[in-house]
Amino acid sequence: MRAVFIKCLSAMLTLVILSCQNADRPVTSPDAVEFIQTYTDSFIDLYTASTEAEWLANTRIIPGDTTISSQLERANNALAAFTGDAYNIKKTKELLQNPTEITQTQERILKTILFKAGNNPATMGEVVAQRITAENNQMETLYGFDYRVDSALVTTGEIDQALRELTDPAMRLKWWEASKAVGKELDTGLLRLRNLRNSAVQGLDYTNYFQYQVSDYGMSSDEMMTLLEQLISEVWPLYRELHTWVRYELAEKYNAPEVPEMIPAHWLPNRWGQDWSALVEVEGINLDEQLKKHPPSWIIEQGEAFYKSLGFTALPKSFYENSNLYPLPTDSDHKKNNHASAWHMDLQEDVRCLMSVTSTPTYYETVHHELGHIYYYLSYSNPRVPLLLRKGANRAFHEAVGSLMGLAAMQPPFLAGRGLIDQQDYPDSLRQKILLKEALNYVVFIPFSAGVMSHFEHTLYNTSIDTSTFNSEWWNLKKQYQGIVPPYERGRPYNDAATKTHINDDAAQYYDYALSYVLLFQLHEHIAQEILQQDAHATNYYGSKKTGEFIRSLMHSGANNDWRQLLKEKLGSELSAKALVNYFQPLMEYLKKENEGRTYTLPVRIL
Ligand code: X8Z
Ligand code: ZN
Repeated sequence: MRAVFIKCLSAMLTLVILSCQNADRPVTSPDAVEFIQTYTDSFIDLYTASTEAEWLANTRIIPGDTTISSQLERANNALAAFTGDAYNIKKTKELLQNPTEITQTQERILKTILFKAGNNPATMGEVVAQRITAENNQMETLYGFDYRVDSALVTTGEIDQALRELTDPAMRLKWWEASKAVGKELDTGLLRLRNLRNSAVQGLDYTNYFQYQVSDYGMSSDEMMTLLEQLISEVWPLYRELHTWVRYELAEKYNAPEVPEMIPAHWLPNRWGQDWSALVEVEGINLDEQLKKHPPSWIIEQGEAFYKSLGFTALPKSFYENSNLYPLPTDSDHKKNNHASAWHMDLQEDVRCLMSVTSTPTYYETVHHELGHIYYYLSYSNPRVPLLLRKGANRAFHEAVGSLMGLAAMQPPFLAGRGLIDQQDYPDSLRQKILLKEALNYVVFIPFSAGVMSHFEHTLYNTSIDTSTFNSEWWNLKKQYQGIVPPYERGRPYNDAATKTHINDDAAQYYDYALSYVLLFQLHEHIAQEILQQDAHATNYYGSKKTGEFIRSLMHSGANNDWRQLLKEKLGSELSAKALVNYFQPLMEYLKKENEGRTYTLPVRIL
């Protein structure tokens, strides 16, 4: 930051002359031009060094080894010191005070600079340094953890498979418990992180870390929570039907003596109960079997081929050279972050994925999701988008694109076109099943993301709850929003919330995914109706250049736009769950029939 300061002094001299020449009506403040340029030059080097260090630390986790983690701390502290530098903050605020003298793009860049400063203000230097260390420790504990079943080491992929396939509740419980064991280790780390995250952002007058993250949308915490409640209430009638259907279905499947009022967490085919779609098999669409015939690399090739068919370029060679795509063997001398992510290393062409791809339907969808991030990065890495605006129109947009492609790549006409299933014609009974399977993914996710996750984090960062109540808070929310209960009373020392990766390393941002699911149905409805003229339940995007152009037109300006305006322009509507609700409307009748005579245990209205 000292370098920025010196460079700025000399630049200011030049600019005083320039502004005099333009004194009557400066189109843009030369001061802003120079400041932004100088800031960007230093930022990009520090950002790249930090991302490289993060990459290494996430792909080579050796518990106890400090070489990589010290390097990471140094790089992250240097980036934090620069972004939170007092001069940079003062200068940015000064420039923002005269909005008529800066362009809209400059205003957006300056706001981005200020947002970055918010997490690392120099005035909170010591707290920021402690937070960086605590974040690295938490990451190492989470991803360095040895998961065990009957004392044998297992991978998280194996846990996921067991929860999808096992039918004996006692066995399921064993695997579910194995997946939750890591929570206990993350308990005090999460408390410490909550305090440090809050203290750091308070240095720049944010109320707490939750509010800080939400402010990225130009919204207050209350506005965000109200929007989330609205989404939940819109899907609630359908969710209530799904919940009832699943209780009865699973009680029969597991030979339970009675149908439980709430769903025991270990009955569900997902560690956190966020996606129940594996419960339904659709005859003739056995993607599971199809995918098993191919190596995991084939799924990535399929994903890339889909994007290319829409007119996107091939992935850069460096993507394949530098990405980390497959699970490590259990006897590897190191571990890696086992949650999928996409990386923009230099805000240019160096894009990478960190995944643990296996030949399963879940990963088929995840690959499309991650490639969505990658193609978003590549789309806005063009000279028209300043480096500091190379991000999504908002964070939910970034999540929506790949999830949209994941949905499109699962629709029967698409699968048939790719030779993954035989039939082209589906009787009504099959269509209902397909829709049911989709709802168990996309509808079920809303009460989890907008309800449980966002409320847990809202409470975590807005109150002083501590380790003694983390778990009771988590399970109260699970019951209220999802109608899911733990297999037995689970108070402290368990910390089941912390087993969800985002709680630790993507904090206070999970509503991004809730909003992205809503947005993706809006985008899908538009593509189906306006571009493809196909039934939204049975589309085939493959090869549609127009669809590609539409998606690119959302992405190519990065964050150099107003996301609300962009939405209005592209879809003619605001963010709303209407498209999602419309899509699943035909299922209501089917489920009501299926549930006839059954006891509903969720309230008619959630609020
Ligand atoms: O975390 C992710 C992506 C990485 S950006 C795989 N997702 C959420 C999750 O796994 O909990 C995608 C949808 C929800
Ligand atoms: Zn994502």
